[in-house]
Amino acid sequence: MGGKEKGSGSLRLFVALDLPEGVRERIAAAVKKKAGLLPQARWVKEENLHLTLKFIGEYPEEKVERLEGILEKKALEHRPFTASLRGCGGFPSPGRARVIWVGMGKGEEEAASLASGLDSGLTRVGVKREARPFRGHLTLARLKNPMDCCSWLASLEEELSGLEEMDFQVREITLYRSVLSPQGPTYFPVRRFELGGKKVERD
Ligand code: 2AM
Repeated sequence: MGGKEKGSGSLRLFVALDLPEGVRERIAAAVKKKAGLLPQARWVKEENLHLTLKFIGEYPEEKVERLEGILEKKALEHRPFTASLRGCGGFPSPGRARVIWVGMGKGEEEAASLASGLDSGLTRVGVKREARPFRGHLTLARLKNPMDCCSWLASLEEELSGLEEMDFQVREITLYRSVLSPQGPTYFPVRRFELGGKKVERD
């Protein structure tokens, strides 16, 4: 897996759920039809669409192996599960949106439990605990200035009808490295961790 040259000191990392290509394509096709009506937005590239479970941020490269150990253990504590995506919205609110997102249908509870396990486990390797409660979402776009996106979101929601029926199995989580550039971020998978379903003893 790429993007991990030696000696860079620190890496910008996050943990995510990947989506099947069909789901990404379905969302990208809906967005393509509507994006022209929201020219202020910076859209996430189709290949970058993912569901963040835990943002780690800049992390010392020499400690990544220990961090991977925690991810491996935490992933094994969770059973694979069925998920789907549904609807859309805006953070902090649709009327003053800075982030436009697609929500989760099935599997949100499981994703939240996975995220919370990662959040507490990673404190042991120096990662800051998440201050906000987990909200399973897939970021579609970011807006520099908050905007009233209510009617735009309503029309995207129509375009996304049927998405909820596209169930998929979550069998693994991925540690990503994010490399920022003026052209936008590139995400490199560092390592994937299979979900296990075995109850692992806690220490
Ligand atoms: P989000 O888009 O799902 O909200 C990779 O940068 C991912 O990490 C992004 O998709 C973003 O999640 C999340 N992220 C980026 N910066 C963050 C920050 N400062 N705090 C929390 N999450 C962040």
